[in-house]
Amino acid sequence: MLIKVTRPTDIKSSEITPKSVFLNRRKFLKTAAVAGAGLAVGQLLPDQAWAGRKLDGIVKGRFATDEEQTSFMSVTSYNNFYEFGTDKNDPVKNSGAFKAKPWTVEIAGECEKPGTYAFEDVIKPHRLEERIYRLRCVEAWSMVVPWVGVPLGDVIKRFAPTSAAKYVAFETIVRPEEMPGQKRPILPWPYVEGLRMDEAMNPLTLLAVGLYGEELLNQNGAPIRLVLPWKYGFKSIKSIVKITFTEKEPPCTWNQQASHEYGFYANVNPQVDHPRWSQAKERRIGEFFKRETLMFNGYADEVASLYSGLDLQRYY
Ligand SMILES: Nc1nc2c(c(=O)[nH]1)N[C@H]1C(S)=C(S)[C@@H](COP(=O)(O)O)O[C@H]1N2
Ligand SMILES: [Mo]
Repeated sequence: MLIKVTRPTDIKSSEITPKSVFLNRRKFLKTAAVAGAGLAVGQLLPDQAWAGRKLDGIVKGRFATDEEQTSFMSVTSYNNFYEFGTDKNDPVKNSGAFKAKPWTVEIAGECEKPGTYAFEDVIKPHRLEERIYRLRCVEAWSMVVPWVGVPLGDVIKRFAPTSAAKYVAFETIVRPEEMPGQKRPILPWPYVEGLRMDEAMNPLTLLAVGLYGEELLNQNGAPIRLVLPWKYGFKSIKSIVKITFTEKEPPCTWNQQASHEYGFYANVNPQVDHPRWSQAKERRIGEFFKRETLMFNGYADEVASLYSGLDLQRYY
């Protein structure tokens, strides 16, 4: 529907908010309140909080939207990452000590090539793609983010899952010394998530390593995270250290926390309300009026067939 299939030359670089422009404006605004990010005067951050490294060799991916992209500043300072605290600006404020390098990812379970792999070895064999996706949080706000990453399905194939692998489980790192939110039992740590194998293999599913052409910043899940644009944001697990192929449906943090509010599938669905609020509309960060929420967040053409046998009122 709103998915525009682009050819490599379709997206103008002028459509991307350059970070240099933003950083210069920041200097200019030194004493002003940076309201969009919810940061008040006196809360301005060291530039290091935005010191992402440029990624090379990115090609335009198959999926993009021509909707306006959410500013770099909002994408990197209005976050959910409870490992660093529960306020939207806690992740940018509290993630400065987190070390995303060096990094390894453990591959385990029903596959022919389990082991502990260096981050570089997981990503290097693949071409980095830019994917401009809508992100819809279950809290009813949304963004448009130019991610950089590789299709998860291509990565999974290299580890040769066996026929017993029906699901894929993901785990976030536990490092309370660097992640102050983990010193408190806000959620059971580690944060865990899971997908059915066909969801993991779907071409939309992205293993992201960057955004706006740069490496992921800590607050966005450095160095490696999932991006599942047709599902509520909590499925897009950050700072992944373990991927396990399983026969049974794996546990998911928010589903375990409140199973009547957050399902395993968590597909964006304007017709199924959260018990405490409507999901019919959403607030796009940076906009004033609410927008209608779209079925599967506008990605029905790509993913609706995955759920043809499911009652979406029941398996939400
Ligand atoms: N490990 C971990 N991953 C997480 C979360 C979290 O708290 N911990 N929050 C989720 C939620 S609720 C959302 S909306 C997205 C937000 O991603 P962003 O901050 O990069 O926009 O990350 C998801 N991934
Ligand atoms: Mo979310």
